[in-house]
Amino acid sequence: MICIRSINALRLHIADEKRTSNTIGFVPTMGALHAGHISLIKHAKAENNVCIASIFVNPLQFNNVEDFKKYPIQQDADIALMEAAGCDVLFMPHTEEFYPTQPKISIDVGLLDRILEGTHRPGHFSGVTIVVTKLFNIVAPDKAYFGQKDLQQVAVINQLVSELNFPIEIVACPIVREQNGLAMSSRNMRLSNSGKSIASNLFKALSFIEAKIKGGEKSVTILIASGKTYLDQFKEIELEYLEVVNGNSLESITEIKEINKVAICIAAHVEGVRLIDNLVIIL
Ligand code: PAJ
Repeated sequence: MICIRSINALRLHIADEKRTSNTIGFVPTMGALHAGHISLIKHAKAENNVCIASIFVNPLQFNNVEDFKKYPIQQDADIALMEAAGCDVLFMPHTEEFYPTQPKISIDVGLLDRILEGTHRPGHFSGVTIVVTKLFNIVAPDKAYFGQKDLQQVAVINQLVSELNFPIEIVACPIVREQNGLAMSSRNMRLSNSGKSIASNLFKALSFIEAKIKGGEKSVTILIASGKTYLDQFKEIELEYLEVVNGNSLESITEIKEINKVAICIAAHVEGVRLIDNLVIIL
């Protein structure tokens, strides 16, 4: 695996790969890698000649300065994990080169900015679309891999690629979970063992609602109320939102009817750590 920090050096390397008609699969990350990230590398590796990954903790997408400061950094371990997963090129840009000045351009993703994560993390998706646009322009991959753990991020990136005509295929990969159901996340490193165990109830609440939907419950109000009652048992869980939405558009719904895909989305704090999870159900 080659580690590259400069944008120009990466561009020269990619030009060489393209000269030999190699296809490029790209996995953007913010590091503090876990099995969820590694699954994306494996998908990219299996479907392309070359797998390029990036590690860059993008300051623009943190709406909370404390969250940015506390974001786990483990560069040496990450390099070893990337190499072991079969990544060919690891791009780790320096912030000063990547953002020589604060970008003046901002991207408004429309409705997706005003629902779920958009409402709760103002400016987050604008920061994500800027960094991903820059990375796509630098790497120019054939395919780029994102996790469904960040369901709304996948929707935002699909909209970005479609509306701005990036010639890149977006591949959404399934959520990788701990044995107890907790969705893997770099932020889990900040949880104690008991915090991790408590946090697994987020997925249990989603599964509880899923069972009710499959059992025929149609009212979203009743579904949400039952999920909240389940979570109320755990005083350590501070719920931010729990919503049942249209699985295609992520727009809110009042009843489960005449749609083929439903998404149950949750955000909550455990031990001061913000966690998100979701479950998509095909009806
Ligand atoms: P990060 O949180 O590091 O995640 C990088 C990629 O890994 C994202 O596509 C995310 O959805 C995926 N991922 C995280 N946890 C996962 C899990 N448990 N199972 C499957 N995939 C998982 O998402 C970002 O970084 C940033 O917003 C980024 C796209 C890199 C832009 O800065």
